[in-house]
Amino acid sequence: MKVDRDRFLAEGYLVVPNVVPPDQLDSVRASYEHLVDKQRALWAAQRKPDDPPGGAWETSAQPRLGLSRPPLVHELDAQAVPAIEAWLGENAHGASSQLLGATDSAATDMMLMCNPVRNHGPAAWHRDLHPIDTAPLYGYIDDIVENGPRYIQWNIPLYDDNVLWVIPGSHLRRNTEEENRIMGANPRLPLPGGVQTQLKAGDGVVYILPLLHWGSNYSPTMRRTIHGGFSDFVLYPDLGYTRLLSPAGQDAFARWEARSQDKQRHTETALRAIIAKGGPAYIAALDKLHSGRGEKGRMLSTVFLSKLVQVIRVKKHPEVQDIPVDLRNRLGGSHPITLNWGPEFADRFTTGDADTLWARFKHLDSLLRTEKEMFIPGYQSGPMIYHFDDMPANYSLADFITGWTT
Ligand SMILES: O=C(O)CCC(=O)C(=O)O
Ligand SMILES: [Fe+2]
Repeated sequence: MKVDRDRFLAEGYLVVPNVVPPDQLDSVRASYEHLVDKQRALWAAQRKPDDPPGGAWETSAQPRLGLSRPPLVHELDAQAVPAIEAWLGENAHGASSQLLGATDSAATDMMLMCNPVRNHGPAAWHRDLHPIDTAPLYGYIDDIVENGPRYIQWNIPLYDDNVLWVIPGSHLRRNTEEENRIMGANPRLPLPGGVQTQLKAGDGVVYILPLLHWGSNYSPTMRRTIHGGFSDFVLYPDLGYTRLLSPAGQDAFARWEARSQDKQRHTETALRAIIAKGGPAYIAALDKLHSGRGEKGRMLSTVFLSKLVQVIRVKKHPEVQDIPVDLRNRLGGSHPITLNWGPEFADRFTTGDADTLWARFKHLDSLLRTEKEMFIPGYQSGPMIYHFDDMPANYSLADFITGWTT
């Protein structure tokens, strides 16, 4: 199937029919329901003293399964195979590769969003973006305009679903004043220009991350919606379950894991080039990390790396005081689509390397910071001392490199 990439890039989202083909829908539903049962048992066992018996299943507005993460990843069995292989079909994996302009994009976090047991009403409009540990909005936008997105995200409902609203085109611009005014007063109301997606079971909506979107109503109506994305940048905590998959499925995850290892190596090479004051070597490593991207793409990656350097720094110097708590908390996890390979990645470097890297990145970090705490609604970051929207003005990759080679 050919998907309309031009429309996707312009509007920031696209509805794709039959992502789960009709003849597979029953088996995919049954497989996910099996995983819901497993996850519910885990939640019941993990509940806190004040929680109801079902734990998160009963308290969450959007109970969510994470298939690729512990603890559920350790429980995947033969009955989970259709749930995983739903990610591998032509209209999921194949369409994602087309939309990313990639030959073989990889499934990232595989999740399932479920309905809550009682009414929770609307969530808040947001962009799936937390600039505090990633990059300002325009870092993403400039890179997307230059070379397309690095990551795309799907909702693939297994039952008809109209929960998600989107604002077409908002992935390429900052919030309007009107949006800020409305979200500032109450982010749980419809926004002007919002479009409600109307998805039939098995259809999918795929969207580009900075898009403003809204989980408009978390009601007890049956909801089982596959959620997650595709990217060249993935990190798999455990691939033990892949032995259960079809040969083609096993092969896909093996290719994606090999590429993940390559990307981690190129990331390490990029940082080592900076330590060695090798400007051309740094650019060469970035080009291996994301071949075909230009100046904007390199700049975005450099900002991502400034956060990875903080991950390394915190690992080597847990006592550092100059990292805001919100940033520090975020850095504790991994986020491969923005080159955060997790705290273990720091083990590739010495404490001396960490200090040198921080010396090289400190100026860029200061340019990403604001003078005083600020807040813009519609992000996954609270008030912070980093820019939400704007990249450093009049600052190029050459300036970054000159900053540590001279
Ligand atoms: O429920 C949905 O469809 C949207 C979910 C969402 O936007 C989120 O959890 O970030
Ligand atoms: Fe979201």
